[in-house]
Amino acid sequence: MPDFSDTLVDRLAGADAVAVLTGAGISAESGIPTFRDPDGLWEKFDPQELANVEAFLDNPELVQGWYRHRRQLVEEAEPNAGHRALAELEAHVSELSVITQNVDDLHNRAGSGTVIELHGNITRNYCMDCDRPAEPETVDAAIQDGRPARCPECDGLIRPDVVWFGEMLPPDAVERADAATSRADVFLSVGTSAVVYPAAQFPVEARAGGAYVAEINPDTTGITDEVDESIRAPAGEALPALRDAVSARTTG
Ligand code: BV8
Ligand code: ZN
Repeated sequence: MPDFSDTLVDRLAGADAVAVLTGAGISAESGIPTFRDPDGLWEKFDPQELANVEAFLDNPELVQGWYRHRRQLVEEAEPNAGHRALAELEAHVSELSVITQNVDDLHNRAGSGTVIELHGNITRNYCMDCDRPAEPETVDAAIQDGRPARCPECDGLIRPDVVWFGEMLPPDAVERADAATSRADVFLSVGTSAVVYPAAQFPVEARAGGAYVAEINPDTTGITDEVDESIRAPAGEALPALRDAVSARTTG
């Protein structure tokens, strides 16, 4: 049974607003490899070497192929107990915002009502030149023919709708994440190593704003020393246990 305090349960049960930052760790139990754990993504490639515009322009077919591979993993994956517990926790708190670094669409598929996608969504593609959305089938057909996927309208290169290293995060997502963070009475940081910025800033800002901040991660992270409580457990165990404890407290 994951170990968390009564304080956390009380604060969650009494919260007007809760914000939750999630990272690749919450999707690990859905079989989607994280970035920096030993069995990381597509073993032979370092995400930071492929998740940037230079790598893409240098070898569009390789990067489009890597994202197609990851999109297929995501399509075959299912939301796990951690994703579902977050969606169910909404019934027991006044407001719950999920601020995710993940691009795997699993919070949406688990039924969370407010999902703020800081780094985009791998199930969406668009043309780099004319911004038109592109169908995944257009990418799949090109990759199978051994050529880079190009826009049927203007012949521009098609890219995944994700934020690459060195790229700005979508301003509206950052604005919504800032607002959710400043409103939060409780902030949970779940399944993230907290090394990527500006996402890793949110739990720190929440604490500075007076929120009670708890981290759920089997390991220590870049912000372990800066949170009120660390729950050393997998998200798929800790979040359902927290949901049950809050539900027992709120339905009395
Ligand atoms: C920007 C989308 C500037 C693509 C991603 C030096 C110092 C500080 C910052 C920088 C620096 N040099 C460069 C920067 C900025 C850079 C950055 O932060 N780099 C880091 C690596 C040092 N940031 C950027 O470039 C950002 N943009 O700053 O723009 C700018 C400003 C103005 C104008 C123009 C530009 C853009 C960052 C977004 C990059 N895109 N993803 C894709 O997915 O392919 S980031 C990528 O890493 C994913 O989104 C991922 O979510 C994210 C963070 O990783 P985590 O989610 O934390 O995953 P990780 O594997 O690291 O950790 C998993 C954790 O889960 C572990 O702790 C593990 O213990 C735990 N876990 C495992 N199992 C479980 C579990 N937890 C719970 N339950 C389990 N079962
Ligand atoms: Zn185009």
